[in-house]
Amino acid sequence: MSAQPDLLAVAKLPPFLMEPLQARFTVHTSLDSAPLDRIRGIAGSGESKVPADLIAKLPALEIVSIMGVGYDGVDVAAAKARGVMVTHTPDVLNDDVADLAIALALNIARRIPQAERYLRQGRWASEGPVPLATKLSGARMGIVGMGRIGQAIAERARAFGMHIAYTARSAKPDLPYTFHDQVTALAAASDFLVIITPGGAATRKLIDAKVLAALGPKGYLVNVARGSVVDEAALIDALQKGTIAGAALDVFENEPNVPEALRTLDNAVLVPHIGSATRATRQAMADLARHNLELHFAGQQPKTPVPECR
Ligand code: 8YV
Repeated sequence: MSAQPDLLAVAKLPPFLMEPLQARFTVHTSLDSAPLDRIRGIAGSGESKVPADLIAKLPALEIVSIMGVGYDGVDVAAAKARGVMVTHTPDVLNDDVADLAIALALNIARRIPQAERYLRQGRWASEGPVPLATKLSGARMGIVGMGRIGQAIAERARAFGMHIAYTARSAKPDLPYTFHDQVTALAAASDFLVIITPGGAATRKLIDAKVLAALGPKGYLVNVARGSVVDEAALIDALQKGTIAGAALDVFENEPNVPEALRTLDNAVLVPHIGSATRATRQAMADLARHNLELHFAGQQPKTPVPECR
C-alpha cells in the first residue's frame, strides 16, 4: 500500500482541486493504469459517471467525492450496497446558479444576445431599431424544483416583482409561493418556466411536448438543471414551430455536443454549462470536495454526504 491513499479522478479536475489533492493523496487519472485494488476514493465533477460496474472494479473503494451539487451520474444505490460513502458540494453554488437563471431569463426575454449581434453586424445603422422584446418584471415565474437553488431563484425573482409558483415533490407551506402538484399545470400558469430539479431517472424528459404546449406561444423555458430533464427533440420542435416563445439553456442532453438545430435557432439563448463557473464558487466547491475526502480519511464523517448517505 502507498503511504497516501490512492484516488481515481474520473473528471479533469481543476488545478485548485488537483494540486491540493496530489499533496495528500496519490491521484490516478486513468482507469487503465490505476492500481484498481488500491483505489480508496474517487474524485469527480457533477457531470461524472460512476456506474455500478466501475464501483465493482474497485474492491477497496470507500468514498466518491463529487465537486458539484448534482450527482446523477453516480449509482448511489450500488455505492450504498457496498458501504461506499458519496459526497457532493451543495449550497456553495446556490448564488451563482440562481444569478445565472435570472440572467438567462432576462437574456431571452429582452433578446440581449440577439440585440448585441445586431449591433455588431452593423444592422442598427442600416436597418434601424431592433424589434421590441418581452417584459420580465411583474411576469409569472414557475420554478420546477423548490430546493435550495430554487428558493434562491425565487428570492431574486421577487425583487423583479414576479409572481412565483412552483412544483416540487411536496408543497412547502412555509414559502409564500403557489404550489402546483403537476408540472403541466405549473407551465400553463407561467410566463417563464425555470428548471432546477435534480437530474436522473426520476426526472428524465419531465419537460416533454405536453408541458411545452402548456407553456404556450408566449412562454419561455429556462434550464439550469440537467439536460436530461428536458426532451431536447420536443424542445427543438416547439422552438421551430413557435409552440413556445423561446428557451435559455445552460445544460444539454449530450454535453458538450449541442445539436445544430438548436444552435441555429434565433429564439434560443445557449451557454456552455456555466451555472457555477465563477472563480469564487468553483474554489469553494473544490475546497468542500477536498475537505470531504480529508475528513473521511481522517476517520470522520464528511461534511456534505448526499442525502441517501446521511
Ligand atoms: C458543474 C454542476 O458543472 O454542481 C453541479 O451539479 O453541474 C456544476 O456546478 C460541475 O459539476 C463542476 O465540477
